[in-house]
Amino acid sequence: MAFQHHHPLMQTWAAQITALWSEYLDLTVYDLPAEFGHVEGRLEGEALIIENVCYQAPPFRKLHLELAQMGTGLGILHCVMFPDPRYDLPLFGTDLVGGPSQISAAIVDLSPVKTDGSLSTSYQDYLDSLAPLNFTAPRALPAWGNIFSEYCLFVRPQTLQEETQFLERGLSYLRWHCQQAIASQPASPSQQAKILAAQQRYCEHQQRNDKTRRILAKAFGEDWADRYMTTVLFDV
Ligand code: BLA
Repeated sequence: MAFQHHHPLMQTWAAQITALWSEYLDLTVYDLPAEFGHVEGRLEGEALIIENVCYQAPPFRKLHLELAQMGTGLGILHCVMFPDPRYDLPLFGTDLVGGPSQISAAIVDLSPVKTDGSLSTSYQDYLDSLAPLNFTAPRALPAWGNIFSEYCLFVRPQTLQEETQFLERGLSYLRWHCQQAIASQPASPSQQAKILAAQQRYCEHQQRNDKTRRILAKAFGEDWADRYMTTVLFDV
């Protein structure tokens, strides 16, 4: 995956995500439906190219990293790690949206699968131990974003220093999550049903992101966008 027009933060974050996955996890290829691995459409006369990398690795059912690019303009990095729903593990998710010189949205979270919306105490203790961060332009979550944790970082980075802060915090979340995940044991059967329901809720809420849907629909049509959002991005 080499998109030379992508903002450097997207290139770096994508490379770091795949490096950490290889460091901690036993990756095997996850076959996306053939029509969706590499896709090209047209958005306002400009090519929209989507590249997907997808793995499976215990205890994750799907590790998905996507880079999309419109002409030389808007770039998108999208990543979600879906745990096997037998495990009581949060969903790691991150999205970067922006042009070659400015990121407008940088988000990273470890999103809970507990019915009360909380993370397990080991995650909370770790996340509470991280130094508080200051960003000049924090962003507010939309209404569907109530699936995210209180540790969700959502900002418009204004300087190289803020980009680095975002990257380092994202790496801390991801490294901790990989370490916890490989040491985890399956939950009890009664918990497993709740975990699956929480993963479904996460996906349903993400599917309500009109900003994502609009871009995909403009380039590929409404039906395609809907299929892509429900089978590739947020399948349950
Ligand atoms: C926002 N996502 C956006 C925006 C665009 C996309 C254009 C608006 C940027 C802005 O407001 O500055 C587009 N994102 C995409 C596309 C894909 C994508 C086309 O991933 C895929 C092909 N979104 C996620 C994940 C998270 C996420 C995993 O896919 C979080 C973990 C969050 N994206 C997210 C949020 C917003 C966003 C919260 C802001 C939505 C809003 O302000 O309404």
